[in-house]
Amino acid sequence: MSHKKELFKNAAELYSELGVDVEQAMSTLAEIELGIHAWQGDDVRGFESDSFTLTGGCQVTGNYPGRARNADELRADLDLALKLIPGRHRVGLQGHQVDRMFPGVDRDAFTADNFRSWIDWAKSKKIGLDIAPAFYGHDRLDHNLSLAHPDPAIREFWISHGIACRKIGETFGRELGTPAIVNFWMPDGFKDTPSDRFAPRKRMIESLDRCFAEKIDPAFERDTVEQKLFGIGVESCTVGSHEFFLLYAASRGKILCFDTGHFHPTESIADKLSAVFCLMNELFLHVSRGVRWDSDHVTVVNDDLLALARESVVNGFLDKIHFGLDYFDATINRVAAWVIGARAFQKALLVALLEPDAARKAEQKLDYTSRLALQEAAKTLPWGIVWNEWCERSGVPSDYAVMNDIRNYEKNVLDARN
Ligand code: RNT
Ligand code: ZN
Repeated sequence: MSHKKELFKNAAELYSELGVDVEQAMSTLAEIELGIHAWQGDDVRGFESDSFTLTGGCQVTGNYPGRARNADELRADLDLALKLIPGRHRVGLQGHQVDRMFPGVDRDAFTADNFRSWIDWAKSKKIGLDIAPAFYGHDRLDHNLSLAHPDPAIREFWISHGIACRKIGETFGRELGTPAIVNFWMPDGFKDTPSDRFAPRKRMIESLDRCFAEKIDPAFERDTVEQKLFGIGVESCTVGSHEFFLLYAASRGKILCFDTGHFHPTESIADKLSAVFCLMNELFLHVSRGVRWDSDHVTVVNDDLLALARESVVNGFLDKIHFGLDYFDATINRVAAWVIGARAFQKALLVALLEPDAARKAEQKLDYTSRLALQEAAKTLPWGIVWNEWCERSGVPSDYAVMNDIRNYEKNVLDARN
C-alpha cells in the first residue's frame, strides 16, 4: 500500500474511533453543488460593449492579464476551473454577460436569445445556470438609484430588466432541468446622509412587487433577494438593507440571500442561518470574504468560513441552502481565484462533515467544560488527509499540483489575450 493510502487508512480508523464515517463525509461532499460565479472571470464587466464602468458600489481591483472579453473566452476559463474543482457544480451569470446583443435591444428587453450559447454550453456539460439582474454598470443607474429612483421612467427600465431576467431564468430552468436562482441585488443608496430614507424604500417595494408579479413555477426559477450594509459611494444608506430584505423575503415568500461580505466586519453570518431556518425554508448564500469592508476577496479556510460551513452541515441545512460564490479579484489569475476559493469552501464543508458529535453531546449534558475541550480537540483531526483522498478519487489535482494546469493555460491562452 502506498504511503498516502496508508495515511488515509490510519486517518479513517482514527475518525471511525470517534464515530465518524469518512466515506459518508466524502460522498455527502460530492453532492454539494456550488454556484461558480462567472463574474470573477470578466471583472463583472459583462459583454454588452467594450466600454463598461462598474458602478453601484462594487470595486474590482487589479489588472492581472487574461480577463475574459467575451462569452466564449469566459466559458473556456470556466471549463478549466470546473475541471479543477472536485464535484459537480453550476454557473451563475450576471444579467449583462450576454453572448450576443441585438440592435436596439437593451437590458430592459433581454431574452434567453441573448444567452443562447450559454444554455447550449450548460446543456453540453449537464450543469445548471443561474442569473442575477445587473442593476449597475449602466447609464440608467442614476444617482445610484435604480428600482428606487423617483423618476418612474427609470424605475420602469429597471423593472423591465428584472422581469426579463426572471423569464431568462425560467428558460434556463426549463431547458436545463434545474431551477435557476434569479438573485436581485440593487445598489440603490446614498453616499451622504439622505433627508428621506422612507420614500426610496417604499418605491423599492413597489418596483420589486412589479418584478415578481408573474408567478413562475419554482421547478424552473427561484427568486432571491440580497441585502447589503453599504457599498463604496453608498456609505450613508442602502435602500435594500438587511432588515428591509429580511422582512420583504418573509412577507413575499422570497428566498433571502446572505452575502458573507455584506455585514459589519465583526458580525457572524453563521449565526444567522439557524435563526432564519426557524421560520424560513430556503436560503441563498453568497460565499465571499470581506477584508475591512465588502472587498470580495477570494474565500480561504478561515474561522468565518469554517463557522459558515459548520452551521450549514451540523444543523442539517444542506438541502435548504443554495451555495453560490461571490468575489472578484483581478490581482491574481482569475481561474486560480475560482479554484482556490471553491476548494477552500469545500474544505470547510469537509471539516464540518468530519466533526465528531462529542462536543454536541457534552453540551446536551450542559457540560460546557468538556464541550470546549472537545471543540479544541477536533481541530487537531487529520481532515487534510481525507481532503487529499477525495481530490484523488474525484480525479482532480492536489492542492500542490493544481497550479500546473493553470500556469499552462495562462501561458497558452490567457497571455495571448493582451
Ligand atoms: C454586491 C453583491 C452582488 C454582486 C454581484 C456582482 O455587493 O454582492 O451579489 O457581487 O451582483
Ligand atoms: Zn453578493
